[in-house]
Amino acid sequence: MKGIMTALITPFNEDGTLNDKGLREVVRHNIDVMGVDGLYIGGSTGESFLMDEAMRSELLKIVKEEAGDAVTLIAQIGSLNIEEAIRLGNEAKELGYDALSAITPYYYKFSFEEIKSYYERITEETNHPMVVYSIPVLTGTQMTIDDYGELLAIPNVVGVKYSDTNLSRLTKLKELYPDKVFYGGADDMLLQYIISGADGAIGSTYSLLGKQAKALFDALQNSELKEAKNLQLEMNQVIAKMESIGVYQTLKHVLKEQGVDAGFMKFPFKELTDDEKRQASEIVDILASG
Ligand code: HMN
Repeated sequence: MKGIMTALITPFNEDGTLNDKGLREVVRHNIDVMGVDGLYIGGSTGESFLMDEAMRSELLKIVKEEAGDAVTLIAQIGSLNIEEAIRLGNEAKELGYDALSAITPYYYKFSFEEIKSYYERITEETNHPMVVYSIPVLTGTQMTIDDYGELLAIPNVVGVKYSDTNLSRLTKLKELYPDKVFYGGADDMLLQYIISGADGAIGSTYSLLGKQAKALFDALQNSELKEAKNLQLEMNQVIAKMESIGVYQTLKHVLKEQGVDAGFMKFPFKELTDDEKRQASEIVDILASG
């Protein structure tokens, strides 16, 4: 469960249906070319909040079929509809996913008690390892150290995908809960997350920067701080470019230029304009020269 995991994009056909062939290519690219330690399926990057349940279920099936047992697989099954989350969680468990993950319930201003009961119900009814997905910048849900502690005390909650940028809180959490697993979630801060106690990271850009991220992770395990910092600076040039154009769209564009059928975005996401495509293509050159 440790190391570098790619938050997988989902390739769609132009009509919004799943691109089965493209999805398999993206899985293979991450395992065979990037060499990442795991895949996180159906998260923000995977556009799963734009999919219906049948499509999310199909996504989980195809990825498992293609990846087999080669790497750790985590299924993001969170949904505002608790029954859907439980059904998807049970499917992922039966398919052989190593763990589930669920975004904190969003949109409504849920109380912490409500958030906690959501994880209690999913874990009770699926009885499978659960990684809490905390991403305050998108959900607005900010949790305290005590809140995280209460969630980590729920049976089967094994860790947190910490897409939070408060690093002193992360350091404290790892000190308090050394047996739980913490993943960093902002790829331009991989170095800082690991130094602050994270066991690994889950990020979208590792479909392109997986090798650099793995090298950075390894450098830190060997206390090679200077090497790790240089790698982070190198990665951040690409990440900043992606963020200015649109991370998911750029990922798909660059992968396609590299020969991986990354497909289209799901409505209402827009495709890149010709000018944005030109800018995104510069990343192909940067990666090829590195
Ligand atoms: C997911 O759920 O798909 C990922 O876990 C999300 C991941 O943390 C990414 N965050 C978002 O897309 C909001 C990052 O990898 C992010 O794309 C990257 O740091 C570039 O901004």
